[in-house]
Amino acid sequence: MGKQFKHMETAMIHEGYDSKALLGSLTPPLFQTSTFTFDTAEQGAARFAGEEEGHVYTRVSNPTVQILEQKLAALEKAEKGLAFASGMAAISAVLIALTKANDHIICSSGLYGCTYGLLSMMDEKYNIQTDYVAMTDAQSIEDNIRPETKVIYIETPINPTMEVIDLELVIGIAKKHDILVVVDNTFSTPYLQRPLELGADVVVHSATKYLSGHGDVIAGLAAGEQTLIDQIAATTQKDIGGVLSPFDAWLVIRGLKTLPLRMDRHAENASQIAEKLKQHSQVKQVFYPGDPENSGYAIMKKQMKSGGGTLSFEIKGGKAEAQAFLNKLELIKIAVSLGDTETLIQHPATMTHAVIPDEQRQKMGVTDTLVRLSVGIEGWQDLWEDLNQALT
Ligand code: 3LM
Repeated sequence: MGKQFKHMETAMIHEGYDSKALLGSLTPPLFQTSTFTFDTAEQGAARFAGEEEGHVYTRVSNPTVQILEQKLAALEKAEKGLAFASGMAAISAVLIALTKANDHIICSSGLYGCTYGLLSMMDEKYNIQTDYVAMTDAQSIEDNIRPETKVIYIETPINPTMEVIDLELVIGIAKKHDILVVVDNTFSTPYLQRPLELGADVVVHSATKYLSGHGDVIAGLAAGEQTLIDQIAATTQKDIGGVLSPFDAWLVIRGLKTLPLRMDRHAENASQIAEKLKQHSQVKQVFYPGDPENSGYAIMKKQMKSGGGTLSFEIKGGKAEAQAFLNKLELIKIAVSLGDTETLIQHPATMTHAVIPDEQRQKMGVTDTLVRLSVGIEGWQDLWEDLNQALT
């Protein structure tokens, strides 16, 4: 763990980097190199044997990538962080490292489409079955625990239904049964929510989203206690090899500096838009954890700093009406991904969650009239004007 700056806003900028150590360069240098030279053959041998500290090859470690990993560890209050080529590279490396054939996973009742795809593949290939459970009370979780249950995997808020899961409740039960808890903290970021502080074992991120924040990089991160993260680094990360490039790490480091400012603005804008949408006659229901009328509001208050910058809503009509609404937007862009400065809208049933079989998708609440809005940091009144004209 790093210096432990008192305030997260300071850690986002200063953690993991000392300009004095690198020629006074204010911005962390970009070590855009694939390999590192050794002074002697013996030194190379010592590095490979783990007897001497130092870099060997960028798939194993890189100074720019390490700055990002140290920042993440400090922000998530983890012993160690690891960077990956994408959120899916992080999630697959973590889940494959922590399970073996015939194990069992309990997952939140909803999740990102490709993570569902990964879990289905693990079932097909290695008979690692997953049960999707609405973790609303202790019994619902206890009832699904088997002797071979190895991991509880949670997204909160859930993509794209924005349901909030009580981390304290789930982690309490998992600990009783010696089950590891992995939390996808993409929607919240450590600025809003820190699952490791509540006892989770590993946190994963798509750093493509809020952490980098500018829609210009694909990246993933994981963090947790040293032994678990070392195990992941030495196995699935190194040997499957989905590591982050130094330049993309550099972009995430830059993005992180403004995360608190951006996130506060995302959340403020999302609150304003949620309020307006709730009053619109063409809107059936709005799902935003920061809405005091939302069923997850009390849990959000308990474990998050704010409701974040993403919301979803169902519009009246069917799939055709939902698509027509998207087509009428002028300022707001139709695109998957989230957490960018620009406001993005998408139709989960046919986009991010299209890979989930119809029946399962409906059960997860991803209906044909649900749209997801990643509220950017523009002036919210302009966003509302666009939404209102397209709805009306
Ligand atoms: C999306 N999500 O638009 P990458 N975990 C969560 C995510 O939302 C995502 C990942 C992991 C979206 C991407 S869909 C084609 C575009 C909660 C990604 C995976 O591998 O960095 O994309 O992260 O919802």
